[in-house]
Amino acid sequence: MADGIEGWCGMQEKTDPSTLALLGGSPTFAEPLHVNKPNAAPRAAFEAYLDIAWERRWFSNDGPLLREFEARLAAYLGVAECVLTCNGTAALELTLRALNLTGEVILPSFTFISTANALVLAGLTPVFCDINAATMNIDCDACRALITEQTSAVIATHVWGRPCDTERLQAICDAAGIALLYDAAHAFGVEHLGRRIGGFGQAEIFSLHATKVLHAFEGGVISTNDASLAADLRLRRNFGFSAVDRIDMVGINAKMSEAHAAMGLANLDTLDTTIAANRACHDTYAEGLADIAGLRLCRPGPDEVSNYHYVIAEIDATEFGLNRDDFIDLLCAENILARRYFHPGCHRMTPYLPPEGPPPTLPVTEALCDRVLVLPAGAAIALKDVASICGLIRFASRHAASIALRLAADRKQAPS
Ligand code: T4K
Repeated sequence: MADGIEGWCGMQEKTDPSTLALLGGSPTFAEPLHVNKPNAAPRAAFEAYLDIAWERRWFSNDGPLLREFEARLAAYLGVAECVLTCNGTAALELTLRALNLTGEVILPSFTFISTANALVLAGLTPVFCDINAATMNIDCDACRALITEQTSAVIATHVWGRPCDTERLQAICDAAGIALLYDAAHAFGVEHLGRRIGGFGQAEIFSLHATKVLHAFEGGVISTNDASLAADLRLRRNFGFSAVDRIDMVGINAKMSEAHAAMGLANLDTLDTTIAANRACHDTYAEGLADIAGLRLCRPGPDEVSNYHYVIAEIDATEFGLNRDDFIDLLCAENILARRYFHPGCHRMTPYLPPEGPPPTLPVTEALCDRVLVLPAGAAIALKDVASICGLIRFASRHAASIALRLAADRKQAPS
């Protein structure tokens, strides 16, 4: 299998470690391959929706395309209401405010910084929780142990689109009488226990950023079965206006324009094709990276239907022979721009360090922050390029010991 992959994708030129770009050779790819180069519906499909807005001369403020997009999203997700906003971070903040939460909110530290930032922007105190090593999602027992009198909610992230343990989290939050929300930024199109992500907890918040499986250039969605929460959110995203000249609350401008809704609608029309392409990419990685010592590819669990949007690998430095950061440097030199998202964990990022003393210790989060990497993926990457990436990774794994020795020798020689 290993040699087959290398031969198939034309990797013969990497004959020994010195031909790696990091060690003086030429990069495998002339152009950079990004982790999430945006997918996009055919331009004509986007323009057809945009033309409608053009004809109407209605470009923002609760426009007809936005309403159509909200209705289509609610039908797709199987929920009563979807509220669109200008981005996912604003959607998170508005939801936290609309629920009148106070005090502390528990969240995983292994999430994008915006989950934590939204809490602080809404005047709440984030309490960082450790994760489960297998799913990389919030650990239910650790979460329960962090609940105090001050806790008003849990916000759990479906990291990489892998569903959280929704049943246990709901039971824990119900028992404590606190709210449960989900940051579902990665999870559009995912099914869990036979239901689409979007209907769990009091609300779920998606990002429609350009790098997401469904995108609107920029955007956010709050999906909920609570009609009064949705009504409140629609006021909050529009300065608090409930009618002309009537302000019922302090809101912000978090509206989505008709141009963004046009892109979202066009991409929703082609979502099945996008997810099928994501799956082909994932399967190609799974085949190409099978049985590499020290490299584990995250695959969907048995109870879920995945959107296959992120290709995540976990590196055991001892078994693989290279640590994660050296491995990323090696890939980047080949123009394979792998990333180490969430590193070093929100709880160790500057705004969240305690004023005195060390940050809390979250052993699983901290270990994964040193082991996880995100590989180039998505509908916009050619499968032959994925096969070449796999061939290169196999080559690196076979020569890991001598690469590590070369890197150590180079570092010794480098001026300090
Ligand atoms: N919660 C979670 C769990 C999230 O992951 C996010 C967002 C949010 C909440 C907040 O939702 P939003 O407020 O963003 O709607 C990106 C995105 O900016 C961010 O939306 C996303 N998560 C996060 C995980 O990733 P960066 O720092 O990776 O962006 P950047 O510019 O490095 O782009 C990522 C890759 O995509 C690069 O390799 C370049 C490539 N790229 C990017 C764009 C925008 C392109 O090829 N074309 C493009 O147009 O943050």
